[in-house]
Amino acid sequence: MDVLNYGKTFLHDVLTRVVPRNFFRNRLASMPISEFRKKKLLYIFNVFFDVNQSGTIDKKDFELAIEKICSLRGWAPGSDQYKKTYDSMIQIWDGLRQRADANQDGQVSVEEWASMWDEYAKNPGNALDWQNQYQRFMFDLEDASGDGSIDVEEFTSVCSCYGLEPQECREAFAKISGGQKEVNFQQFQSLWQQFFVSENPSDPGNFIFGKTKF
Ligand SMILES: [Ca+2]
Ligand SMILES: [Ca+2]
Repeated sequence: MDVLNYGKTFLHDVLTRVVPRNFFRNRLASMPISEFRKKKLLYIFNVFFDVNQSGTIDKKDFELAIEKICSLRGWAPGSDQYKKTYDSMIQIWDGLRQRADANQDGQVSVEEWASMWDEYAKNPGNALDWQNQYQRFMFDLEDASGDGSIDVEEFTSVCSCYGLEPQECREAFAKISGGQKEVNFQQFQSLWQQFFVSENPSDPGNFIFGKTKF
């Protein structure tokens, strides 16, 4: 074997051992979900759930999210609100893990995530408990004043704590609220459902997680 061929074989050998087989492929390519919906699902996976950007969702991501949220609100460890946030988030994680972690490795992969939300989209009236809990949790978190509706500043402060640009959050709010000052829980629920189901990029629900383009 000449040096060049040896080099090629060696490289091939290393790559097939070290790099996962479908690393270079779109991991959701084989799923029967539209590109538009895949983009939305990947967006919330990456920004709101895989907080430490490890490529999967696990308990650590939830612990980091708890810290993020409590420091945004100024809730010290040990305070009632910190405990309440901790308990809700861990309960949500348990529900997510039990439903989505098909291979029981303590991690929710992108594939497991997308297939779970595709099930939701087929029958959104029959949401899982953790999905309903998370929806309520996000609404209550955004409604910082506790008056039962979300305004643009409340919305922007939560979305920007996940790293989004405040200006984009404000534009997103204008779209979801249809130019109104506030969004109540009933409106929030139907916008939320639309985010996961809609194939139409101009539907207002697409912007409920603070991003204006997919
Ligand atoms: Ca992670
Ligand atoms: Ca409010």
